[in-house]
Amino acid sequence: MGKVREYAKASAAVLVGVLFVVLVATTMARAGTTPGLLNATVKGTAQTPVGVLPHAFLELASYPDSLAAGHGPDGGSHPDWVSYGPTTNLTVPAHSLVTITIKQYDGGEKITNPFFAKVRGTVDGTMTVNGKSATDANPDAIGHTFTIHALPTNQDPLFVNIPLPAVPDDVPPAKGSDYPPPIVVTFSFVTGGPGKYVWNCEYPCGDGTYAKFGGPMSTRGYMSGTFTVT
Ligand SMILES: [Cu+2]
Repeated sequence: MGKVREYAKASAAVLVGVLFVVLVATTMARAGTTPGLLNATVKGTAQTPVGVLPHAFLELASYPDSLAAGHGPDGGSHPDWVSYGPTTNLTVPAHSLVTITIKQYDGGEKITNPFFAKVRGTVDGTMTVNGKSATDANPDAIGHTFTIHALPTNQDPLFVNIPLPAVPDDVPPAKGSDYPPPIVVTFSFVTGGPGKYVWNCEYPCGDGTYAKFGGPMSTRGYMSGTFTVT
């Protein structure tokens, strides 16, 4: 009799342990994977409207799924979610010229708010798209946006908006790749003093909930992240 009770007790303990693991796993899945930090690389200096500053570089990509975006080889907990990569937590130096290159592999459609189809906050109000200068992207064919926002604090303001043109649907995958050749977007802006900012995509590319602002749009690590100026 005693043995049966011992066994029941042990089983209950195991069950509680299993439930705990399941609970933690699902909570973590909901919070999203938070991959590591990507630090900008400083290479020399550059002439800017506010004088000669250190020149820092960052490289990102936007993908139609999570397989190549730094969520693990199997794409992590949501392999089918659109995602930026290799991480969405970025660090750049203060009082510097920052040049970011984004390889855009995803399709897209009409953006809900055409305000975000215009380039904003870059050195001369432009970006380059496959090497050509542009001040906006076609609001009917936006893949994603890269939009840095300042939190309402007393740190230096920082607002940058880059509309990423959509890769047309009829472009076949590149040779040896699951993705079409990317649209390469480059832009530069000047940072002020140290501060903690956030960035996100303003093109509703998420799942059906919250007018397509659900799923990857509302989970940190896919279409949003931190932008730290140090
Ligand atoms: Cu997006």
